[in-house]
Amino acid sequence: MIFHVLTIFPEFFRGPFEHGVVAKAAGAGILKIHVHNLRDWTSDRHRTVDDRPFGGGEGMVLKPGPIFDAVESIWPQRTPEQRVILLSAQGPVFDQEAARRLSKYRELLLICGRYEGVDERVAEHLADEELSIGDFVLSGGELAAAVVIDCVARLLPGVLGNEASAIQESFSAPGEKMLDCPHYTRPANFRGWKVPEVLLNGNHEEIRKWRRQAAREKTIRLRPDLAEHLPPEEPPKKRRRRKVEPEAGAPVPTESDKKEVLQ
Ligand code: 9D3
Repeated sequence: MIFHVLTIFPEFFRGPFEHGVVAKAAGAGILKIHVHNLRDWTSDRHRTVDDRPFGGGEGMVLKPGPIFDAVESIWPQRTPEQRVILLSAQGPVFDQEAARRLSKYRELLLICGRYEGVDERVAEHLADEELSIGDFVLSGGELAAAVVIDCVARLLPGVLGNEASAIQESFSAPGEKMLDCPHYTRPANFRGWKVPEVLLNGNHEEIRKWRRQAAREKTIRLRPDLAEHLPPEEPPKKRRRRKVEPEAGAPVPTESDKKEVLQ
């Protein structure tokens, strides 16, 4: 896949893509990243990319001219396999599902907004879609573009050494949003905090069940907003019916008794 980034801060992108998964994938020829300086499509002495907002108000707005010229010179003949994305605080929020969808294109061109905003004709008549990375205010689209590229790049075939890990983790199953289960490594006892016994006993069926349940509980505790999208709980193992009913007055296990076993 080819990523194009259009920005007034091309130097910003030297750092993020020189490390980790994206750098490896670029080295392996799985992806290419071209960073374009928006000022290359200006023709005045000051290389002006912005202007004052019509109607008045604070701040400056990115002019449409250089942005249209840049996109039309990078892709003189756009095809349906090429997607222009405007990164702006106004777009729908980028998520793992959007990343999976974008990973199917041959080329993406990410336009980074700055200042108070981008002339609306870019969103209306040039970009195929507008995306935000969350409900918080950034000073520009550059960090957002880096986030989108990192997220899409690691979904490309051949990028991860272990393809299974991309399928397993949080947010990966379509429509099934559950956090990852807790992970532990040595030592088994760190400052008195012990690793759950079930992970040490080598019973892989028990471990699988524990992880699924622990992931469910962690999701409900830390991300209650995702709780309604959880996959169905594993049915508990069928127990043989007891011959003798418990004595009257015997304690009934509470929710926290059940939890204790899992911690
Ligand atoms: C001060 C102006 N803002 C009103 C609250 C509007 C505004 C304009 C430009 C807010 C942010 C920006 C710059 N941000 C982006 O270009 C941006 C962004 C973001 O701010 N949050 C989340 N995702 C993104 S993607 C691009």
